[in-house]
Amino acid sequence: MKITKARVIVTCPGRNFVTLKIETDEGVHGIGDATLNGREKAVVAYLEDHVIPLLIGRDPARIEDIWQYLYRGAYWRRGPVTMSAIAAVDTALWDIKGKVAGLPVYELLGGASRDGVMVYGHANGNDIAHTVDEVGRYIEMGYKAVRAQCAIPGVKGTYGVAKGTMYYEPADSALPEETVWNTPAYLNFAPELFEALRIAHGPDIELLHDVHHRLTPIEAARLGKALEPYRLFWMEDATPAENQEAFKLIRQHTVTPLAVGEIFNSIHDCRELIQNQLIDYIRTTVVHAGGITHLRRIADLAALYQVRTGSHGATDLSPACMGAALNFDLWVPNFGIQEYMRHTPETDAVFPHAYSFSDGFMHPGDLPGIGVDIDEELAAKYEYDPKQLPIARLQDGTLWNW
Ligand code: EZ4
Ligand code: CO
Repeated sequence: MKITKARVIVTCPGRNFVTLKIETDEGVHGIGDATLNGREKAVVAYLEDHVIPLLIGRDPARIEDIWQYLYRGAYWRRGPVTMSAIAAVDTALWDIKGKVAGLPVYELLGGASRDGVMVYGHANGNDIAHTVDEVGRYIEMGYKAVRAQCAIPGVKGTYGVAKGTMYYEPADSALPEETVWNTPAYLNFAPELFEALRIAHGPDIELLHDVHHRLTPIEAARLGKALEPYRLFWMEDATPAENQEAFKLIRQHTVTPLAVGEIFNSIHDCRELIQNQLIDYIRTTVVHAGGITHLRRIADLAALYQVRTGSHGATDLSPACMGAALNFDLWVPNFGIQEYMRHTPETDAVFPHAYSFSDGFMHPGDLPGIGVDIDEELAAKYEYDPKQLPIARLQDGTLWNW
C-alpha cells in the first residue's frame, strides 16, 4: 500500500479546525487533527510545504519509521508547530492501520484496559452561586468529575468563564482580547468557591480546577494548601512549567494533586516532572505532543512513577483528536481522566464520530481506526475565521501569563 495524496482541510464550524487527510492507492484514507489554537496557519504551511511532499509514495503501515523520519529528518526538533504536524500524520496513519486491520485503534494498542473512560466537564459561573448551579447541572448530566472556574469579583475577564455556558471558547477575537489578572484577589477567592462547592455537592463528586499558569511557585503552594480541605482531583497548571524544577517548591507544601502538560509537545518537556514525581497527572495530548506514537512513550515513562494521564480535551482539539485520545485512553494502563468539552452541533456534524458519552464515561466506539471522519462537503461551507487567544496583564499593565 502506498500514500498517494495528502491534503489539509481547514474549516470553521463555530471555531477553526485543521485536519490532515491521507489517501492511499487502495482507497483507504485516514485523518488526523492538526489544530493549534490561534496559530492554525503555521501548521497548515508546515504540512503543505514541508511534510506532505515527503509522504507521497510511502507505505502508510510504517508509522514508526515515518514518525522518526519527520522528527529526526527535519533536523529542527520539537515545538508546537512541528509536533502538531507530526501528530496529524501519525493519527492519520493509525487510522489507516485500524481500517486495514478492521479494528479500532485501541485494539491495535493492546486492547481495552477498562470499560469506559472517565471524563470531566467544564462548569463555570459569574459568581459562586452560579458556579454551584453549573456544577450541579453537570452532575445531573451524569458527570463524575467537573472542573469549576468562576469569575473573581472585581476582576475583568477571568480565565475559564464563558460568555455562554455550554461551549466555553477563549479564542474569540481577531486580535487578542486584553484581560486583567489579580493574584491576591484570586488567592482569597478560590478557597471560598471550593468550600461552597463541597457544601452544596458533598464529598463524592470529583472537583478539578485550572489555575492556567497564573501563579508563582510559592503562591501555587499556598493555593494548593488552602484547597486541601476540599480534596480536589487536581490543581492544573499552577505555575508555568518551562522550568520543571519550579514544581519542587509546590510539592513540598501541599498534597493537592498536580496536573501539567497541555502545552507540552514532547517527553523532554515533562521528563523531570515525571521522574522526580513532581506531578500526579500528565496532560499532554495526541494533537500537540506528536500523536499516539509519542504520547505512548510519555505514558510509559509516567507509568514507572505512578503518574497517570489526564489529556487535554478543550474544544480547540477537534473530534479527530478526541477519537484518537479516547482510543488511547481506553488502552493506556495508567489512565487517570480525560477532559471533555463538548463540541457544538455544527462541529459534530462536520466530524461524524463513533464515540459516545454515557453516565460520566466515554467510549471510542468500535469503528475501525480512530472512529472519526470528516464530511468534506460540509467542512467547505465554513471558511477560516482568524481568531487568537486572549492575553492577561496585571493591574499595573505588566504582561502576565494568560
Ligand atoms: O486554554 O485549550 O484545560 N483547558 C485549558 C484550555 C486552553 C485552551 C487553549 O487553546 O486550559 O481552555
Ligand atoms: Co488547562
